[in-house]
Amino acid sequence: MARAVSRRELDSRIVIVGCGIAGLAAAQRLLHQGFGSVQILEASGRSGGRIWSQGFARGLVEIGAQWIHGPSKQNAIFQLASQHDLLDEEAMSEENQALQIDGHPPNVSTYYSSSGRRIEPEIAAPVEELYSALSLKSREFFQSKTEPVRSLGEFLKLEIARCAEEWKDDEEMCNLKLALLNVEFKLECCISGTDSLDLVALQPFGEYVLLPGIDCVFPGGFKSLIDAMMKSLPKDVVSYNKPVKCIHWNGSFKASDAQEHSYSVLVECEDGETIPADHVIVTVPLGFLKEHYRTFIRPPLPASKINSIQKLGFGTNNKIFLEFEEPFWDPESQLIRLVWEDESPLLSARPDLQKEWFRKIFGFIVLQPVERHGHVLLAVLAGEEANFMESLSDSEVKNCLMQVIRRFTGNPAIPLPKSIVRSKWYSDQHIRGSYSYTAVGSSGDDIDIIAQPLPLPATKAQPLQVLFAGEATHRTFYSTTHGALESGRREADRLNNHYLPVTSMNAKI
Ligand code: 6YU
Repeated sequence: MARAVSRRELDSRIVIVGCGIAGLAAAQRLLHQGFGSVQILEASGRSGGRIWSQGFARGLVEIGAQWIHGPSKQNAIFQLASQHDLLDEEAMSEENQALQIDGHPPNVSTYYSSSGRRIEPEIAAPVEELYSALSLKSREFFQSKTEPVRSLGEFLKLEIARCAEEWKDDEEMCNLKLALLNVEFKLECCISGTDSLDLVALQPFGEYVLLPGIDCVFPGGFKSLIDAMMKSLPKDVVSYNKPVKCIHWNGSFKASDAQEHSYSVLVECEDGETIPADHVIVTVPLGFLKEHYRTFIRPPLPASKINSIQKLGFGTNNKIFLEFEEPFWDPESQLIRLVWEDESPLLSARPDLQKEWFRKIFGFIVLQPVERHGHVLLAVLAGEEANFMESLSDSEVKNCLMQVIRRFTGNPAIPLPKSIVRSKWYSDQHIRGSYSYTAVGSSGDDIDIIAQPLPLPATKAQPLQVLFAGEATHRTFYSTTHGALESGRREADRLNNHYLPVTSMNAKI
């Protein structure tokens, strides 16, 4: 179909800030639509952003995004990965795509407790089921438009206290059940990328859409998708190690080659270079925006956008990979959960960060299959403890985790791991955390406000200048790679539609 956008408009100069999956998706879509001048500026030395597969042990590990959450037809990452034939047979099966798992994949879990004993599945499984039921219940407030309390944490604690009153067990068993529930809280903190569930707003929690399909991974690493996307783009489209300092908009800037045309936006890089542009698509993480919104965009962002940037949550979820010579765990175990017997979600005391940061680790994920990875365990932890962990050395982290493993398994002879690698997302000055969540006081409206382009309000008469994409701009898939991918395409389409004459837009409808 012949497109109705004129040659002049297709020559518009478009700069994309950030080469994560949102930036790549925007570039791919714009070039496909016929826009000829697209440049991506990336602060780091690689593409992918929070998608980062690294060589470790026998294979690759994911420092950032790991799973396709809900791999099914509605998932844009799944679609793209399928087109490039990057997934294995199991992930592609219709059966896998149809299963609704409500965000908590079924794993074969082994439970170890802080007194060095195993907890029987007969005790642990009903507690897991209770938590899943409460978690689903907490999503219902989005539909009802009323909320009994403000945070997810408060709601879950009230429900747990109510259930606990009806337990007929002795005190020791009740405490064990509460300790098991506390593991679920820590896991939920990792899923939401938050320090505490008390920070997560209850009402919007259910607006995040859970897609069907059992979460799957990329056999060749998540980077295989980034590589495939990069191959589809012109070779020199990305400028690496090119951090942007400030985006000046609402101006009238001339290019240094003294062209007739004047540009409304000027991108100022940290190295002093200035790049005039007709449009800029900003895909930097919310963590970066929170820290730099005052100086990153001039004239300053409208108050509504600043308010939403401040209110929306952005926390840390960090990973620690340990490679062992031999496994000490059961071969069939997919998840080893660590149960601190003195903990309960109903107790508010926080452990001393320096002495007990490792208590925030909910357990270890066993990387499978062993032929692809070797004997590798992945510990995950969120929040302040995850930030603190970044300040420690590799050997401090390794030693702490070994003390925990030896104590919980009751086996002081387990040898130290051969190697360690871990993420430090909070220290990355261009990321500053892991992903967004709707914090208490915020809602999906804040996500939409952050996504609004400048100038506000956008009209056909006023050309779009600065557009916003990235995971934190997707109202129902925030915090995910599929949300980020869709947001990049959305902003490319916004630009394209902006240029379409009204008559051809009507024809499209
Ligand atoms: C997913 C998963 N996953 C684990 C961990 C992390 C994340 N996610 P990018 O940051 O990629 O790109 C921006 C670029 O901009 C970047 O390269 C910067 O360097 C650059 N930049 C910044 N400033 C700049 C400047 N000034 N100038 C130039 N460049 C600049 N997602 O689908 N599956 O398993 C996980 C996980 C540890 C850190 C994840 C996962 C999140 C994704 O990684 C992330 O959303 C996208 O990659 C972001 O892409 P982007 O392009 O927007 O930004 C009910 C309910 C609750 C809701 N939550 C549900 C949970 C779902 C999340 N689960 C996550 C779990 C894991 C393990």
